[in-house]
Amino acid sequence: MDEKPINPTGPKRSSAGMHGITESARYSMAEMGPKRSLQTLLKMNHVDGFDCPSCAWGDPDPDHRKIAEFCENGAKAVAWEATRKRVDAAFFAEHSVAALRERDGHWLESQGRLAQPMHLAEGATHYAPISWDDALALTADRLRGLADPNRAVFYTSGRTSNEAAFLYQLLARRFGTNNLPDCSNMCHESSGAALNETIGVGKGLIAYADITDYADLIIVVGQNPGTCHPRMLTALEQAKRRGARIIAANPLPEAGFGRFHNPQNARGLVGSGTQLADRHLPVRINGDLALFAGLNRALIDREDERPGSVLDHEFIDRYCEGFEAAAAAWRALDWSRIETMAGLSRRLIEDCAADVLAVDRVVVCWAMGLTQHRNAVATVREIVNFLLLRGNIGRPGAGPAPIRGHSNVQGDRTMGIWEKMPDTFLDKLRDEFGFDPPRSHGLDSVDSIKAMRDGEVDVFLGLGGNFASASPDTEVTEAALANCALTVHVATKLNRSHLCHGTEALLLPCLGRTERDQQASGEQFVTVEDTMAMVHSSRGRLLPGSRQLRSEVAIVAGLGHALFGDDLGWRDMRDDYAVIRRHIEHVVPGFHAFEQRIRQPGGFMLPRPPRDSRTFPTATGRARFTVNPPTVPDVPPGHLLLTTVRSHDQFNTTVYGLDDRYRGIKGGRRVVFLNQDDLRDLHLHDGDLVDLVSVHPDGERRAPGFRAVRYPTPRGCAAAYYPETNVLVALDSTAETSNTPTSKSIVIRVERDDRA
Ligand SMILES: Nc1nc2c(c(=O)[nH]1)N[C@H]1C(S)=C(S)[C@@H](COP(=O)(O)OP(=O)(O)OC[C@H]3O[C@@H](n4cnc5c(=O)[nH]c(N)nc54)[C@H](O)[C@@H]3O)O[C@H]1N2
Ligand SMILES: Nc1nc2c(c(=O)[nH]1)N[C@H]1C(S)=C(S)[C@@H](COP(=O)(O)OP(=O)(O)OC[C@H]3O[C@@H](n4cnc5c(=O)[nH]c(N)nc54)[C@H](O)[C@@H]3O)O[C@H]1N2
Ligand code: SF4
Ligand SMILES: [Mo]
Repeated sequence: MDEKPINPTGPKRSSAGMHGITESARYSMAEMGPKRSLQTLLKMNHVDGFDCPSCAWGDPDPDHRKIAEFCENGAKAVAWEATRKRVDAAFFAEHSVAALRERDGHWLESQGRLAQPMHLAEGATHYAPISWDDALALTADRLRGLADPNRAVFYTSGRTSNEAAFLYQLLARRFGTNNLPDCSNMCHESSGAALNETIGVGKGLIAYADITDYADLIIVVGQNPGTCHPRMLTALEQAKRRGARIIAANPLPEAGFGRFHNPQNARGLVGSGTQLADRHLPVRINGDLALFAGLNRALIDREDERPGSVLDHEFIDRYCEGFEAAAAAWRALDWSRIETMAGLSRRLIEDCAADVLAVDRVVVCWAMGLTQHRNAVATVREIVNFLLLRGNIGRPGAGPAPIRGHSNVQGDRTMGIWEKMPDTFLDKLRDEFGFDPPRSHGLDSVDSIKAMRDGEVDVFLGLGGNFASASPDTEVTEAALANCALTVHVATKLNRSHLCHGTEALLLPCLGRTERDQQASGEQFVTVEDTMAMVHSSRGRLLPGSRQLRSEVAIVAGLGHALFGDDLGWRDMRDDYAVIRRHIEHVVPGFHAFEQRIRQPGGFMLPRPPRDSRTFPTATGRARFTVNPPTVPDVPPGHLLLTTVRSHDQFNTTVYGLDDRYRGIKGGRRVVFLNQDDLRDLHLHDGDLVDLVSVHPDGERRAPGFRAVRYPTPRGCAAAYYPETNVLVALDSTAETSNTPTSKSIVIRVERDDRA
């Protein structure tokens, strides 16, 4: 794609409105045409329709849904999937793999939907057609030939349904490995790790109504809902209209926190909109641990001044442990260090603490701005501390809310997609299916890359996703994939991962969410779990994009059958997804009477004991206060901290276009947002061409050809888009405990590009 960012106009102060509607319409018409557009969009997020394939934000209860229950970015995702363009045998005959590797990700996906199974033979220059039977037999054959089942990895991206995910983990474990890396390893793993450790459950604790109806104060940290969870703005607007306050902590002044023009009602379209954030805290990149430590310190100070006025002692005494040690650590904090690390004044942090003390019920929402740093797990633990202090867990309008990314990434985990599922789950799996699942932990995403690089893995299977582009250290990851004997991708669209192939490769095209899924017993639906732990059904309506597409369930069940014959009833599960749901009901807690309850409008909510009954399934049965000394990365003089973010025109590695409307960028993605004082110190001007060079103990990495854009970021803080910047993230720069790549705090140098 041509890159020429022209006249950046700076951050917008408002979001959605008429512009959002015209953008949705433009994308839909271009990819789907008028009839298909109407047919699909009006079924989206409705009780008898399909779940939006984009983000994991939840839905209002069925009585409160509007006719158009989707946002601009949901519409883009659907149009992208339901496009009428096709990538078939003729396409692959025309384009060699080498030629396709020269194309960018946007071009590859723009070619349309993968239409038939394709095979790249050893030494071949082009993918060639293969039958489904041969493709599955070939995969089974290569897997069977492995010296050890741990020489295969089974990657999952978070769009996969519960049914397909359950089958996929069953397949991997039946095969004998827990090598089940997923996109979550690069996403909310830090949240899961911290929440599991402190409250005994790795998920958020809120329901939709906690935001709309109950919370008095909603703190949104490290999240850009205007782009990544657009309908969250509708919920925040509802909260505001009944008097809730909102604090946003973000190094960038994101448009979504400004005036929101709700496209679903006339007031939003013609009025002045609703100002969402009451306060914007321009925290430094990775200054959030210091910010929350400072908040907790301020709360303890107020309590020490007037004992009994701040803390919920009854809650702390009855349900928690570790309070004294944490309180002692807060009292010993040095305010000047907090101020430097957070980039915020003590006064401002104390004002926020006063906001907290003025209200009863507090929710903290966060996303990738917190999870992709070295100290990410500690930051989330510190948020839990913050909530525990005032008993903000296990009552309406309160609690931790990691807002999940992919539409079913949370459900995939619930279904067992995790390299370290607990023994309780594995025992149930054994009892249900009569085989002994492996117990030793498997490889996560980063460790899978290392194992492939080091020749310890021969077969990579991907159920969706774009592992090559989503992972850190692009060159290392691409070489690691190429080091495999066989790479197999189940996918809807062509992407970079399919071109960084092993000695041999397969491309298996599958149905998308929007499409009808017909199996032997009739038309099927699947289920998904949103970020509020609501499980509901999803039923596609469009005719499949090609006769040769198979559902993800059918592909995984087919592979199970090719490997093991019908030992676990793979055929029955393929023919009727209710059979899979019956197994899920027996294996996974919270799914009793699954088949009946999934038919209730809106579905059902999974249990989360800390929310439901203030029961904390930790080792001691208590919620844990933890001590988390604030840290920030060491940034040498002349260097900056770079965070990598999403534009308004992309879904992860899927780039829809080159604009980022809310940040005032048009026509280019190779831009780096820089503070004006940093620009001056670097002797650079707005518009200059620069290289970004990351510095890591094992060497430097370079991303060339970025335009410098003057932007109101905090001093020393830069931002640029993912995945263009993934080359800069060193493979072994990961978060403590969660092993999540530190893609939101990369130490860089900015060098003038001599080609300028
Ligand atoms: N349209 C669209 N929707 C999506 C996606 C998409 O790509 N496009 N991706 C989906 C997925 S998988 C996910 S995980 C989510 C991601 O949703 P987000 O996490 O909201 O997305 P990011 O663009 O990664 O942005 C993180 C936000 O954190 C801020 N930030 C960066 N560094 C820091 C920091 O150190 N501290 C703080 N406080 N803030 C920081 C950035 O300025 C940005 O506003 O969205 C999901 N939804
Ligand atoms: N630098 C940096 N790196 C990051 C991040 C970051 O913020 N910064 N974010 C991380 C995060 S949060 C995530 S979640 C990962 C995302 O990592 P992934 O989930 O691996 O990547 P996606 O870009 O979502 O995958 C897109 C591909 O999925 C396939 N696909 C789409 N729909 C379907 C479907 O219904 N079924 C199947 N089988 N395939 C489908 C298409 O072929 C498409 O090309 O990236 C991570 N990487
Ligand atoms: S908020 Fe997320 S789930 Fe809802 S319509 Fe928009 S993209 Fe889809
Ligand atoms: Mo994600």
